Amino acid sequence: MKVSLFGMHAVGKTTIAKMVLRETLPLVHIPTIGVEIRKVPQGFLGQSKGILIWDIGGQLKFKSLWPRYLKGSQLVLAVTDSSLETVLWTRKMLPELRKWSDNATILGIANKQDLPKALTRGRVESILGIQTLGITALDVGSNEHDIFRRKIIRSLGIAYEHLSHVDGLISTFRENTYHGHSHDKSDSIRYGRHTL
Ligand SMILES: Nc1nc2c(ncn2[C@@H]2O[C@H](COP(=O)(O)OP(=O)(O)O)[C@@H](O)[C@H]2O)c(=O)[nH]1
Ligand SMILES: [Mg+2]
Repeated sequence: MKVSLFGMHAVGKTTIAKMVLRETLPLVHIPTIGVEIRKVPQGFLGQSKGILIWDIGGQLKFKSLWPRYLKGSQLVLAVTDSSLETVLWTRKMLPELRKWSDNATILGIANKQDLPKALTRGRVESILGIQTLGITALDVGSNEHDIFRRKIIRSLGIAYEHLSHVDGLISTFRENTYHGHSHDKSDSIRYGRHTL
């Protein structure tokens, strides 16, 4: 399965990709050149096949390459930070993103929920008009980090298994999302016959 991370530069796409794979997280922003493709090995998320994560460089100089990078994605995570300006930019990009992503499922990620002026997950979701997961991909010194990682991994794993059932995927995202800053630490998420 091909999962693409799309969004403006410096919103946290590379951090999310590294978080998922338990790599060392970047404390400074090193712009991604072009695209970086990471393989999530078979079995890593409990899935039977590998997942390729395409971490797409967000700088405008790569814009002409975005359609090529997105092509063939099954799932596109539209990553934004939770500032109004970036969320509005992301909303503006959605029609083109849909066109470039063929029939991929597109879900929002409202990253940097830790920042003082962050819009809530629900607010970002209502502006974007797509199901949105609120996360803090990098929160130095916090053990919440592992919870976010597991939530993303579950979502990817479920997406992989249930891609043809978009409704199921969306309801899982809804169950997985954080409401504002009140962190739901429940670790058991029901999905159909699965308890994850
Ligand atoms: N405060 C905060 N900073 C973050 C978070 N996620 C990533 N960052 C920082 O944002 C910067 C850009 O991250 P990066 O993943 O390189 O962004 P990309 O250009 O979208 O790939 C880095 O300095 C990260 O340390 C987060 O959840 N909260
Ligand atoms: Mg990057």
